[in-house]
Parts: sequence; structure tokens; C-alpha cells
Amino acid sequence: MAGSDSSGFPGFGTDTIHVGQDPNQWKSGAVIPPISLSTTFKQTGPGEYPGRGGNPTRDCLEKCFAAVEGGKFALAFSSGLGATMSICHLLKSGDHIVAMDDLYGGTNRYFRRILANMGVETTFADATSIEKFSAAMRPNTKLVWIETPTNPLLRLVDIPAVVAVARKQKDVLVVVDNTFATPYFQRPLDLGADISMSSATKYINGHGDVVMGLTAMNDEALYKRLHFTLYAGGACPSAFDCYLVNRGMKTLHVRMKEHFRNAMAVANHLKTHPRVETVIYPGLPEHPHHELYKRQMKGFSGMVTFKLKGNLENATKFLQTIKVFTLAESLGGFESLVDHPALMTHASVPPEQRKELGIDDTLLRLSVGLEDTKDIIEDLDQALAAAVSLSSFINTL
Ligand code: P1T
Repeated sequence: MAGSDSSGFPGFGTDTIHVGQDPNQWKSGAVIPPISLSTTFKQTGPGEYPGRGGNPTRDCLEKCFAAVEGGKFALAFSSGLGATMSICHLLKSGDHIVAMDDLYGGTNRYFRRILANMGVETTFADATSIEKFSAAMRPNTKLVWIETPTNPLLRLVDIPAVVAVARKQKDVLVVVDNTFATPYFQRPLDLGADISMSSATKYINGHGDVVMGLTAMNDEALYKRLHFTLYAGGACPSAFDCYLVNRGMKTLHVRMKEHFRNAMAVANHLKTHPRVETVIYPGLPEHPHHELYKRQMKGFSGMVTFKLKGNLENATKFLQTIKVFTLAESLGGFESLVDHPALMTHASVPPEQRKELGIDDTLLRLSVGLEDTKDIIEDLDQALAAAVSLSSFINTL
């Protein structure tokens, strides 16, 4: 491990700062990669391309992302969902997907309401149970899609165990959505996954001002196929956004340590709070998948999910009173955000699936930012005090 870091992968900070950024690649010797806004590049002859047909600013970002994911290749997309769509373009009608049942609502919606209409069926299974996951596999399964930790319930899936099941069949692609963990804390490719994808909109960029998806992989043939679906499908990011994400990534390791520290403090504070029903944070020893967390991850991000006591009215009051946290979708930026999954990010998940998972009216998802720990905790306390009257829970205390 490089330096005295207690979390993260060896050399992570050095890679994110230097890989793909060599000043000698530019005639000017620019230390910071320039933004190349040109949408077309001079050919040396008809049909002869000077490079591989990419954009120089995007190339810097992709090289850097591949390195921090421990992969050989990376591709950037116009959004996380754009990456998901382009990966699914590798499938054909009649193919089948097994997806984790607890997923970002937009991924669930894409599988059910777009892909299903194109002849690709998805079975949602609880991949935290290898038995349930194995039972969902079919002879025509071609894609396994998991998130770990999941959005919003922060459940953990054993990546090597899922890969082992998928490998029993031919040509099954295993994709891990690594958005919540980030490559600083978890490297799906090292654990056998074929593709590690992230919504770079979140922690990777980290500044709430870019929408982007990133994928990393080791297999060259897969990289070429995915490059084709990106190129032919058009979900390509702008050079300016690539510049911003490449810049944001330079501090990913610094930000993630701080998100981890703040989120641990919040989780520890909320777990004994009289106005709180339950707290979910994989870093807490009480988390049901904490042993797996210790095996598979080197820490966790600023995502803390909890249930406050009471009902929707209490939750609404909390969300209207909280100040340091902004009520908004998305996550992973420097600023603290709070989400009500049932009414916001996961409203498109069918109500019966939400009920089964436990995404109910009092479940709230925090994206703990980089503000001072004391201010974050005091804000949670004041909003909880305003929202939940202890006297109504006197019998439960
Ligand atoms: O927003 P976009 O870049 O398209 O990424 C989609 C996406 C993919 N995977 C995960 C795990 C995600 O959380 C998201 C986007 N999620 C939110 C906007 C949200 O608030 O949960």
C-alpha cells in the first residue's frame, strides 16, 4: 500500500493524478490536459484515421479511469444510464438478464419499460442469496447486473460468488454498478466481473456539475464490442465534460476518505438516536453484510440510509426542516443531499417491489458530503427533533 493510507488501493492517488496525463502527449507540453473541442479530426487519407477515432480529452479520462479500476480499457458515456443502455446494446432479442432486485430506480425502469419491449426480459432476484440468484438463471441468460452496495438499501452482493454462478454458463457478462462504492473502495474487475460501471455523475466527478457514465474492463474483444455500441448508438460525452470529470477525479481519493469519515460519524450517531428506527451503513458492525464488506471493500462512501420513527408526515417535516442537507436526487457531490427514495429516485419501481424491499415512507437516503462533521450532526439532530415527537413513541423507548 502506498504511503500510510488506511483505506483505498495502493497507488490510487498517484494513478488518478498521473495516468493518461503525460504532458509530452501535447506539442505544448501542457501539464493539464487541454479541452479539445473539435468534433472532427483530419484524416491522412480517405478512410485512414490518425488515432482510434476518439477525442484527446476523453482519451486522458478513459486511460485514467481504467487505471484506477485496475482495468486495461475504459469507455466514457453521456450518462450512467447511457452506459447501461450501451452495455445492453450488446444483447439481442430473446436474451435474458438477471438483475439484483435492489437497484437504482432508473436502471430498474430501463430494464422493465424499455428493454422488455425489445424482447429482452429481466428477472429481478435477491443476489444477496446465491441460491435465489442461481435459481433466476436461465439457459438464455446473457447478462448479470448487480449493484453493490445497492441503491438505496446498501445491501452487499458477494461479487466472486455471483461470478462463479455466471461462469457455469457460456457467454454471460457480469456487470457491477460500482457507483456507490467507487473504485477507491472496491474493484469489481479484481473480483472477476467483466465490466465495472459507474455513474460518474456521482463521486467520480464529485462536484455535481456533470452527467456521465464510465466503464472499465480487461477483455479487449469486449472493449471493442462496447466501443462499437457507444459509437453506433451515440451515447457519447462532450469534451468539456470529460475535462471536468478528469479534473474531479484528481481528488477522488481525498474526497472519499472524508466522505467515509463523515458517514461513519453520522451512522454511529444515528444508530442510538431515540428518533431513529434503524440505520443502514455497511461500515457498521451491525450491518448484516459487514463480514462481506470487510472481505470485499476497503471502506465505504457517504451513503447512509435510515428510517426515522413515525410516518410520511414525520419524514416530510424532517425534509422541510433540514438545512445543511438539500432535498434533491443524485448523490456523491461535496454537498450533503437527502433523498426520499419512495417518492423520488425509486418512485418508478413498482409499489409491490418497493414494499417487498422495504422502501417505505420513512426510509431516507443521505449522501453525506464534506461539510464539517459537527454541523452535519447538529443539523440532523435539529431536523429530527422538529419532525419526530418523542412523546408519541414513549412506549417504544
Ligand atoms: O444519473 P446517471 O449518470 O444517468 O446514472 C444513473 C445511475 C446508475 N447507477 C446508480 C447506482 C445510480 O445511483 C444512478 C443514478 N442515481 C441517482 C440519480 C440517484 O439519486 O439515485
